[in-house]
Amino acid sequence: MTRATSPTTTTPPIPGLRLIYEFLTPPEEHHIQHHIYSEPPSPWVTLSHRRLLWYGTPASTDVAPPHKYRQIHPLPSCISSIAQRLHAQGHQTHRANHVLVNEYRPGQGIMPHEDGPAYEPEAAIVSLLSAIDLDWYDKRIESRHRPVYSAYLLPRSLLLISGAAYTDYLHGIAECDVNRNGEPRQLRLSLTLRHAKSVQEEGGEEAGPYVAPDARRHDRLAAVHAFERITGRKLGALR
Ligand SMILES: O=C(O)CCC(=O)C(=O)O
Repeated sequence: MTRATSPTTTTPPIPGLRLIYEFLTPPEEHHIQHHIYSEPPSPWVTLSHRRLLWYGTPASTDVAPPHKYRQIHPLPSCISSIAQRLHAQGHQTHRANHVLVNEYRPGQGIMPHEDGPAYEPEAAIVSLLSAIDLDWYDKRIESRHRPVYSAYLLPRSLLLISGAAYTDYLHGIAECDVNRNGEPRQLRLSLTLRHAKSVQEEGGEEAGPYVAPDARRHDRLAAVHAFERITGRKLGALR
């Protein structure tokens, strides 16, 4: 496995992956963090291995409500300005309309997954507060359970995912207390900015809650509860 070790490494060996350091300024990082932690507890969804919060247009596969409840939680200005900048600077073809905030405490992570067809095939991950290793797995090879690359995401960095990185690889964060360089993990926030396709574009019907591929039973129930609370719909059959 190869690994980015120095802050000057910006071209990971996976087509469609680009890493840009110091994309956010420290005041921007502080402002976004402050906004996120000023949110009331209700929009947060607590999973057993991380917490998440979403803004913007729900994707059809989301824990967020279906299309008739769109924009219940609009992007705050400190985050929509990031979406605007990514688009204006040519980093994203489609201006992000969907932003997922993930919060990780030491020992927490996210199972290897792909972002899938509910979004335009490009994603941007902005890291805040502390560094973490984001592991990449090649879906096309037999040893697909072993990472082929690990991107060391420093706070304020931007990771851009498109092309083969979006379609042919999974990405995930190991649940451990230390990064590969031996530094202890600390509280981390990330913003994942994507453009959710409309339900019509996808050709789908109204969808239920997003149940992430890595979700454990406990998490599936949390997703169902959040969906029911927001939409007022009962999803007994999914329990
Ligand atoms: O927190 C991260 O860096 C990864 C987030 C992620 O993979 C996702 O939101 O799909």
